[in-house]
Amino acid sequence: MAFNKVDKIWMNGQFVNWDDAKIHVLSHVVHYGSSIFEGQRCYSTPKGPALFRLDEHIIRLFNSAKIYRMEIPFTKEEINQAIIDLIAVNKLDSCYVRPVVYRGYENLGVDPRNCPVDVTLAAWPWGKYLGEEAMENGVSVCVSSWNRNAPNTMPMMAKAGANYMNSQLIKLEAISHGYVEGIALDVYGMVSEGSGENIFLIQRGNLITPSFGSSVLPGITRRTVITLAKEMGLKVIEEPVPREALYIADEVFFTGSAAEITPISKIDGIVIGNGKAGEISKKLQKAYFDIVEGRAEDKHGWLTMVPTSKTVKS
Ligand code: PPE
Repeated sequence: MAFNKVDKIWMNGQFVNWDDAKIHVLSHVVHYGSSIFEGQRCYSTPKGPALFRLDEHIIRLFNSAKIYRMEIPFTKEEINQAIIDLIAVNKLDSCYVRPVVYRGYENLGVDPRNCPVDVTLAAWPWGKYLGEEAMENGVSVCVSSWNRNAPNTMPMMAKAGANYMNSQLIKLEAISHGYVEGIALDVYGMVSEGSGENIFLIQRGNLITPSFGSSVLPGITRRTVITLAKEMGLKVIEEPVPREALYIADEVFFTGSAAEITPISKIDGIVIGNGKAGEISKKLQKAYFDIVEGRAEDKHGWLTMVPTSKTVKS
């Protein structure tokens, strides 16, 4: 499916037309995968567009940069403001936002120090990640034959473009076998995460998710769901999760900025719980959407409103 194009993309401090947002083919990132990125959503609320957990995403972007010794030539505040301006300038209401920081064009060779660190911010409308039906009916997924990267190979706490070569293997294998998504195990055989989502289990009323030792991305939706679950009085357990715990769980679901809270109906053909969105999954989904869509009070300060009346020079 083609992009839902909008007017402008922000590149290194300037708004450029969508079709002009280009980089040189000899940029470092093209050859060595040297990018880090974020993915976040802006939701339509009765008070206007609202970015969900903007600060958290930008903190993680800077953390990813730190791990890879990349110096981002803008402050967090400048990037936050540029994202707000980007949504306003494109007159977007609800959208997905993709900040990406990459080693640019100067020369080649693995040593990246001579190449500039470039920053691009893009936003466009993006529907339900794993399909419109998925939110209620759940998705049928498999456990991948590909493992998530081993510790001390590629740092999985960094959201680096290169990690998504592993994700692509997981996703392509799953699709070629007729599944919507794949769940990767870590190198020790414990559950890690989906190709683009964290994973949660409900077992006897407890919420369980793999701990950071299992090569998972520190997901912002993951953290959100943990907070919401605690508020509902659920016990939250972060621990290594054996594969078979997935099959016998009462409920299993994915979380992610793109995937939001997507229930899993079947894993490797085994029906999970009632084979649809489970009761607790539905309660968490409702709590999440009530906040992001402005129906419930934003008591954690998770939303950043985008002033729509603001005119931004392009
Ligand atoms: N694990 C992985 C591997 C991952 O890619 C994501 C987000 C998550 C966990 C959840 O993190 P968070 O979004 O902070 O809750 N995946 C992003 C990219 C998806 C894509 O296809 O591109 C996303 O959801 O934006």
